[in-house]
Amino acid sequence: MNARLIRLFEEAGTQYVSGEQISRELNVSRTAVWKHIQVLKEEGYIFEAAPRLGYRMVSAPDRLTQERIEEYLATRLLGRNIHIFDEVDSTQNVAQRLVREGAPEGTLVVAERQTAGRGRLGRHWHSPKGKGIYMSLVVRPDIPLHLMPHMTLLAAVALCRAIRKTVPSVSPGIKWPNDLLLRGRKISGILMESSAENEALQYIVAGIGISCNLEAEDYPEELKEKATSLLIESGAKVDRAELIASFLFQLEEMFQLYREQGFAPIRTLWEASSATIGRQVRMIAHGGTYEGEAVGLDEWGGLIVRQQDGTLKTVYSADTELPGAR
Ligand code: BT5
Repeated sequence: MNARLIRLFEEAGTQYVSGEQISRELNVSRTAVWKHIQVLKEEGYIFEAAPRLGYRMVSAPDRLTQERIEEYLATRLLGRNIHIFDEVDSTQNVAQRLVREGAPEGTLVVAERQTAGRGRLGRHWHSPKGKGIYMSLVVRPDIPLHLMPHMTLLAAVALCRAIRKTVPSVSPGIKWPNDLLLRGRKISGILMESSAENEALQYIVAGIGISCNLEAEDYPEELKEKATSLLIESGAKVDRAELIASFLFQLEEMFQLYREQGFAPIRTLWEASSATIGRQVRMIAHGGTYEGEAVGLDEWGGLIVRQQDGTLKTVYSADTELPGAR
């Protein structure tokens, strides 16, 4: 019913639609029309009412739909099977369930809101309704498990390129291994979860969170200094459907490059988009903390750090701090 009502208003454009016309076309009472309009208002639709003329729709909420994403989608495989939800605990959980039920490669799960969005090591991903992109993508690259780190780096490059294309006024930098920063603050994070049998990778669920249209007051206290959004940095609202499609396109291109030429070109692209190489870093790893200058990536995707005493240390799993950044 609501979808039909919305379509009616969309078709009318800037024209008013009378209550009588709506009740006739949708075959419901005038009271029911009024009630449905109230429901749409609560969902964020804005209407203008004029005596005798009826209603017209002034604006619709920024809603992600399959149609809107597909309008921009230029991929062969990625995102060709889309599942969109209003609210989920975590898109990762939904995608994992779909994989177990046989979802094909390229399946994309998107939610307007997550109640238990997660980062690495059980950390929380703040996912307020309609403001960000919260998505999980099923991929099955033909690589052994130990090359998984390449996938995080490859996805970060694709994400950087997609953001630059969609929001040309910003240029994010990658903080090793999985964060995208603007002015030293985080706008996006990547979470790779995989399933493998021995060394054979079965699938990856790639989770991407992008803070698109959050305003300063949308962040909890503990994130206010650490995080930012594309809206805050560029001053303009981002079309989330366009950015999702652009990311999927870039990711497909990066996968193809990786298949054809291996990690070397990805490494070059990553280093060029890095907010880490050439900087002083503090790496907080399981085995200890290492400080020095980040000098590059090794062939497995580890970060090479030149320590104060001149020795090189390669880190494969750690949190990176950039002391003095910003
Ligand atoms: C990440 O973890 O950066 C990976 C985040 C992946 C989130 C996506 S959303 C769709 C999919 N479904 C999920 O459930 N997850 C994935 P990590 O490197 O551990 O960073 C987590 C840290 O980022 C938090 O501890 C905060 O400091 C910060 N953070 C949380 N929410 C943020 C936000 N909305 N914007 C910027 N920073 C945020």
